[in-house]
Amino acid sequence: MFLRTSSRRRAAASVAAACALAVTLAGCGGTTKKDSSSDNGGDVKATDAKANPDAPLKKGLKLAFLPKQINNPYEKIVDDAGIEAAGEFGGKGKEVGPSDASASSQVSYINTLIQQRQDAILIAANDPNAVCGPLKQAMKKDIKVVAYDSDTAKECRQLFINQASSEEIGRSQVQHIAEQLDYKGEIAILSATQNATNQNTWIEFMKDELKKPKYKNMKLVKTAYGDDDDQKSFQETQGLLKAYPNLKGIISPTTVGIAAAARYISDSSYKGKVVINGLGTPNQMRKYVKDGTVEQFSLWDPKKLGYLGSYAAAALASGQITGAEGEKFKAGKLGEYTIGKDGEVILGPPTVFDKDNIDDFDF
Ligand code: RAM
Repeated sequence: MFLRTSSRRRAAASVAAACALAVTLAGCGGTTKKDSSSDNGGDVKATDAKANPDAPLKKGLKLAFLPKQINNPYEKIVDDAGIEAAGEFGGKGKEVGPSDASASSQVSYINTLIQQRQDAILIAANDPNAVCGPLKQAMKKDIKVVAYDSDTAKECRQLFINQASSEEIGRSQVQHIAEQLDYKGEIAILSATQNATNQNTWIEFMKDELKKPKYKNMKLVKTAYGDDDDQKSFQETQGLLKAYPNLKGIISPTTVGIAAAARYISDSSYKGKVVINGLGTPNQMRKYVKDGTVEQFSLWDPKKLGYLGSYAAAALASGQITGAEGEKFKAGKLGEYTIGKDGEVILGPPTVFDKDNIDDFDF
């Protein structure tokens, strides 16, 4: 259920997509399982250690945030909030990361963080498998690993801090645009990178949602990839609109993609004719809502995601939790959270933003 504020509210690619859904639903096998018996020291299970719920948070914990890429405004909000939260419990946070969101771009950073003996690595994974071996190495050296925003395979981290239920995010993207289009017409998806675990998981749920009879007059014609790069996303939007003259809507489940698509449409003859919906930040989308290019979009509070991730990493590094289902921990001012199946912790429902509430938000 979505909240409104106040009272309401490709070969590798297809493997990656299937794997991404598996990460969320049942964990991902393939490369990562093989990795575990080869060069990475084997699996580290949450149950290897015993949780002590009364253990105080350790002082001086070193937490490293490794976003998909450093120049993504959304990831920056998440990480800054996580770093600030670390200050609350006497820890020290930092953000390091690549300037592009390609599959293997994070590997060298993980290796460096291991050498630096960080207490925890928090990662928004660009690929479910590419980062797995190094993350297992980290866990073997007792560095806690928390995925946030975009998961890796479940055996490659202790926790996944999910912004909201992946199924809810995916299905609702279709539900929202369908209502706007009166359940008719061609739509396209403008995604992030081809390997992004989070987007691929959401897209699988979008496709599943579209199979329902009520969407029989809607057709997903193409999924394009803007790589979470502003310029590429802008060009892909232009390409979609040229290639599909009957396109009625674009779902962009990425803050980079939706902002670039809105910018293109706002200054084109498609404005008011092609619906754009998806996931964006209010500050990036405000002008497009105000000028009528975009009616609505969704997101969760990225600051809370970073904050929760920070406290979860600290609870792990302090021995309060091990990542096992059912364990509980306190996330500062956000209160208590319980670890779900496969080490997943869900922040909470997203918010739908439109002209009525967008000015209530500043991020
Ligand atoms: C982009 C990134 C991020 C995703 C948001 C919605 O910033 O792809 O991983 O969660 O969009």
